[in-house]
Amino acid sequence: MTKLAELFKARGPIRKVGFIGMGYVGIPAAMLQADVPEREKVYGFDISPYKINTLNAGENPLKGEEPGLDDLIKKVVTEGKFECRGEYDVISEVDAVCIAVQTPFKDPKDLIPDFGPLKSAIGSVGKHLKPGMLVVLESTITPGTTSIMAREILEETSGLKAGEDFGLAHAPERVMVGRLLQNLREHDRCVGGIDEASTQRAVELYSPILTKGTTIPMNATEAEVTKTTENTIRDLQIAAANQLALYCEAMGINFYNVRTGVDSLKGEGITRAMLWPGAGVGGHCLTKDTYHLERGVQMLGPDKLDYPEGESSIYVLARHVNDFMPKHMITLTKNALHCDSLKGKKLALLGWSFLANTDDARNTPSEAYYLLAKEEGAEIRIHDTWVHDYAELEGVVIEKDIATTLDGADAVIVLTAHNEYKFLTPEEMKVMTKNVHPAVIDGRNIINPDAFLDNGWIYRGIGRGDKNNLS
Ligand code: SAJ
Repeated sequence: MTKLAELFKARGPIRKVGFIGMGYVGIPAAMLQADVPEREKVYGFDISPYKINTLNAGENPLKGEEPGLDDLIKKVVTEGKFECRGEYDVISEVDAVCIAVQTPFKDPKDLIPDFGPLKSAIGSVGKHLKPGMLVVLESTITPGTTSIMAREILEETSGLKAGEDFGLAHAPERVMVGRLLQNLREHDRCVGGIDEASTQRAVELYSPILTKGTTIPMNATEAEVTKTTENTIRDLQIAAANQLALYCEAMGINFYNVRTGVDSLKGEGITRAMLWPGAGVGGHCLTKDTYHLERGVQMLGPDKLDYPEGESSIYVLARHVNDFMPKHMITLTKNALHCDSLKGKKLALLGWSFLANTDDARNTPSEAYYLLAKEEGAEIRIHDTWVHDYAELEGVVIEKDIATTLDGADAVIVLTAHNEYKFLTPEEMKVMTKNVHPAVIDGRNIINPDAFLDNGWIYRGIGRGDKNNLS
């Protein structure tokens, strides 16, 4: 038995747990740990006094509906099993500490992650690290971060040795807003230690919160690659649909018929996972995880990678195809309005959030379309009843009334598939535009081409080569 395994054994079962970062990952994870009978105490740590006070009052600081979370917070706080702190000193008392802080981009344009908050959290843990403790990183990180950067910071700040005095692992989160507790309980959990003892201790930490899910042990780098790959592959699948949609438009055929045909392949090992084309790919996951994976292989194996000479990574190419889609929406808009420039054209954008029926506008394709159209001098109105004032982009006002948005529009651009847009009729929309032949550009396949064409609209749609009548 290794020295570390001996230390874990001497400590006995995990009784106290710390969570750094009270966000949409850390809060539900900490509450589930606090609700495990064997746990005596769970400490949450955050820099926000609002979050600390709200959580210690047994309230939920997260916005949006999270089934079961409010009651769970109240329960564990009332039972005295959870407490939120601003200071890290009590970390020296815990058996395991999980770090779930965001790894945003410094500047989305250069796609370099800002590991500042993560490094600072790891350093704070290191200062209070004791022999026999386990440190787990839950944030999405570049492969190699756990076994290189995190290990170095923890060893430097604690004077202890990873893999001998303390355990270190990566257990990436797989939670979706709106179903945080359910995902944490039911999704399988990849658990990757820098060594066997760390992996086993992490399995011991996560197993009790799983209901349908199971732990999948592996090493730390494999866990980091798993997380970044699951989003990279999804982005690739979407890009495959986007590229095929562009092909179908060029060939004058209906992508959705082709998709139905391809999707009809069923049975052992022959099915095809065909996703959907659209006005672009936004959000916090798919837009960055490909670049984490690419940086990982560059960092861990630059001189060992065998790959077709001079060819781009298909994963990065997929990102470029997906990032091209807002540009394609501009092309379809110009084609519909028979113009080379959108200068002076009145455009009504439907949807600002990156995902239908949510308020999340992070890296939204709508912004890419807006900036391209703005650059050409178009007059733009934006509608979205889910997203509130979008302060991050000066001058962007989000309308809440559809008639105001459509008033005088030359073209209506569907960028997000919010349910409310699916019930708009060509007749009522045309009246709102006060335009005899307005154009509609459908980026999310929610417009019925014939209904609008029969009502005197000009129609263009992603993947609808059969209806686009491209000039
Ligand atoms: N999109 C398409 N075509 C598709 C699916 C999505 O264009 O067929 C676009 C969406 O409009 C959106 C973007 O891609 O702009 C991302 O959509 P998403 O459904 O992948 O939603 P995300 O970004 O919230 O992805 C998250 C991820 N979850 C985690 O990282 C824990 C992802 O791994 C999940 O698969 C996804 O949620 C999910 O399935 O809900």
